[in-house]
Amino acid sequence: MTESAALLHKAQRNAEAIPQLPEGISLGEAYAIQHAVLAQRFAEGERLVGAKLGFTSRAKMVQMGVSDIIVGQLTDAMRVEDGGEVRLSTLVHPRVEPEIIFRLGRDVDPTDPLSDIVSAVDAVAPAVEVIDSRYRDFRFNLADVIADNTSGGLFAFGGWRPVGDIGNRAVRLSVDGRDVQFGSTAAILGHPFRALRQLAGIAAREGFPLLAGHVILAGAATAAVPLGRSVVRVEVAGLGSVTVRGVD
Ligand code: OOG
Ligand code: MG
Repeated sequence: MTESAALLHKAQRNAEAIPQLPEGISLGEAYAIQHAVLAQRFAEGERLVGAKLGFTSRAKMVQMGVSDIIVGQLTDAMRVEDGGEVRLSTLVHPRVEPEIIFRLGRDVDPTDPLSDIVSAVDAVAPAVEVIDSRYRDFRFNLADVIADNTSGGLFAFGGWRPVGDIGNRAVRLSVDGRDVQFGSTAAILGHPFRALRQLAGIAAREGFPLLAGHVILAGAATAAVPLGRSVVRVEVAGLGSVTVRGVD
C-alpha cells in the first residue's frame, strides 16, 4: 500500500504516467492508498479544503467505463483562481469537465444519521475541474482511480450564490469560444443533492471529514474533454460562469 501511494504521489509531482496498480485491490484498500497519497501532500504543506465526487453522471460513467460513485479530496494547492492559468507541463494528460461546487456553512458529522449535509450547504458556484489521471493512457479500474485521488488535478469556481433550485440548470462547456459539451445539473444523479447525500455515506465509511468552509465538487454533468493551450469556460444557467486558460 505505502509503495503504491509513494508511486502515485511521485507520478503526480513529476507529471509522469505510471502503470495501473496490481490486480485485486479492494475498494477499502484503495481508499487507504488515497489517504496515504494525501498524507504525503499534507506533510508537504498542503491543506484539505474539501471533497470531490466522481461518476455521478451517466456521461462520465460511460466515458470511463466505470459505474460506481467515488470520492476524492481537494487541497488548497489544487485551487486555481477564476480566470487563472493552468500550466500544462505540471500535468500528465489533463482533461476539463463542467461541474457545480457546494460550500458547507457548518461542520457535518457523516456518522450521525440525523446530520443532513444538504441543509449544511450555504452556497453554490459554477466550477471547472481539471482531472488528470496518473495512469498511462488515462486507463484505470475502480480501485486504481480511487487510489489516485479520483484523478484529482485542479479546480476553479465562479462567484458563490445562494443554493435555490439547482435541480435542472443548463450546463455548457466551451473551448476558445466554441461550445463542446452541453448538459444539465439534472444529469448529476437526477439532482445534485443526491450526490451530496452519497458523499455523506462514503465519508462516513471511508473517513472523510466534512467541515465548515469545505467545498464539494458534485461530479461532472458531461463527459470530459482534453485541455490544451486554450481558454475553457463553464457556464451554468443562473449561476454565472468560470474560466481557466491552459498555458505552456
Ligand atoms: C475520474 C474522476 C471523475 C467526475 O466528475 O465524474 C470525476 C476520471 O474520470 O478520471 O471527477
Ligand atoms: Mg469531476
